[in-house]
Amino acid sequence: MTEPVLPGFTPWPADLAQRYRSQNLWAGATFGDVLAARAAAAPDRIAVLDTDNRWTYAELHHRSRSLATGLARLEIKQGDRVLVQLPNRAEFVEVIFALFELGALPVFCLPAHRAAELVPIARAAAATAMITSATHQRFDYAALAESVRAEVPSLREILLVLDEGQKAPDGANDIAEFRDEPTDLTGPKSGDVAFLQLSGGSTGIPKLIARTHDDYLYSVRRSAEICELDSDTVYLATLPVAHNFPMSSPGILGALWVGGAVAMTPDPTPATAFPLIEQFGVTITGLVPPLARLWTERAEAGRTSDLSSLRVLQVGGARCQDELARRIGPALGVTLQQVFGMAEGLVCYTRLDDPIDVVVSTQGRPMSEFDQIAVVDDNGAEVAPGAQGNLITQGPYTIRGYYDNPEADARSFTADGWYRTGDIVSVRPDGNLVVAGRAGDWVNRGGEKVSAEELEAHLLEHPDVRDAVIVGTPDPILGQRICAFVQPADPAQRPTLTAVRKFVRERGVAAWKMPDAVVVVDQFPETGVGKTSRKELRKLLADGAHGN
Ligand code: AMP
Ligand code: DBH
Repeated sequence: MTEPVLPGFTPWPADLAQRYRSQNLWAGATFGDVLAARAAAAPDRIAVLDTDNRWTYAELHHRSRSLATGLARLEIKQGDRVLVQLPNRAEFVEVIFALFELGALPVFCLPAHRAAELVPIARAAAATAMITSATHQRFDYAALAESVRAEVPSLREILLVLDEGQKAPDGANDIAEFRDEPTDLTGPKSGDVAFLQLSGGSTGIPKLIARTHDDYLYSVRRSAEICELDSDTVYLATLPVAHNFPMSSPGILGALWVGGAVAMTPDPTPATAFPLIEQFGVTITGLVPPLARLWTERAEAGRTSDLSSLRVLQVGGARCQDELARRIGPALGVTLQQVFGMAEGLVCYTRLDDPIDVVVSTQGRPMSEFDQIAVVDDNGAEVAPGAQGNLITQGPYTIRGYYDNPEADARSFTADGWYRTGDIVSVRPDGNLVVAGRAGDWVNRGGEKVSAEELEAHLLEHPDVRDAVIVGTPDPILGQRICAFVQPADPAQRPTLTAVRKFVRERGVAAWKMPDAVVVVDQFPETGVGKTSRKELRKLLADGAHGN
């Protein structure tokens, strides 16, 4: 078996890789193989549904092979990296399977990303192409793609998914013109990297996560088993589908693995999603806690759509408060499943037959018996059973290093290759994990992770800001809100919240990263060695400091 060769990819140690293969965890298939097999077995079953499309497995397979052939004509090649920034619509599935077929690597960007994120992502990936929609929710993604191309020399081609009546602007291609007669392409091997997922960068430089067909398919397969999917499953992609959770836990790939259907909702609000659940007969979907709260409240208030097809509602991405967790099942008539995962690998689930106390109060346990987890103190020593500490992990679908990023690896991986999740957890006697929060500096705003240092770097560019520290403050709805502690450059010019938000927005930063409060102070508290103490700043907030 040849090892993957993408430079910048950190493979598993040979002995572990050998074990994962011989135990058939890594089963030797690519995503293209899976789709081909499903299309052969059940060509007429529905694979993908959205408000405008209804594709069978045969159609999806044909479309993706056809687009792969067209992309090859554009000289997009095996191993090339291609930014994909699409909303939840059927074409997302066609595009990523076309890239899988070709062996080009989708780089999974979110619709909310803007130039401040996309440019460094495109540079770090040395992307050659970008596939996006022309517009979505009145935002001009084609123009955004052009602005990224202007900054990134490697980025050659822009391809657009267009709506009825739209035309590609000069310099961009309409993907409809690249749906060629399919030809047989060489394609990737199962040990090859399939795509690049994103993790936030603590220094503002995004971290790219390379996952192989073998390792990711194992996680998808195991997730589908745990979530009890079958060919009658209709999975609704409610969260932005490029995110690891709706992609793979078990997500759209899990639904396709079992020969079920993937449905797409263009937005996650009850007003849009509830009627689609009824229309498509959705059986399972996944939400972040703030959305779960919104859905629960809507259902408790009395609903209009029939949600009786919905059997499982997954909640993850951030801690789901017990109070909310208790309400979800009764309100929506579903089995709640908590999901604690990360794009780097490890995913924990509560099981569908777990006692209610486990489902409501824990974030579940690893999906695989081959996942190894340990809870360690800040010196790396294991804590006493049941005590809180830093979660570290290794296993058959957890990366051994970020893509081409030795500095991040030095921080995020132990010397023997375990991933430091950055999460503080405890493990209960029954094996279930309870997540207490992040050890690091991330603010988790309703499931959207914001790097404190990244945002600080933006604030520091403001002429009135001498120094800035971002901390999360507890929020009953979002989990956390973003509080900016700011030292003014001139005590007479105190930056206001409005000014700071406007400034950050104009720097091209995603809307979810806007500070919710600004607290102007003349000095930051310091730790023993003179570093700014975020912990003390959080205490200051708790003690009553408030912003404007
Ligand atoms: P990311 O690095 O963007 O893939 O986000 C993964 C992180 O999200 C985890 O390391 C946790 O900090 C957080 N997270 C995900 N799911 C949960 C959950 N169910 N409860 C608490 N935190 C979660
Ligand atoms: O937050 C996450 O990144 C996440 C949550 C649930 C994830 O990657 C996953 C499940 O796979």
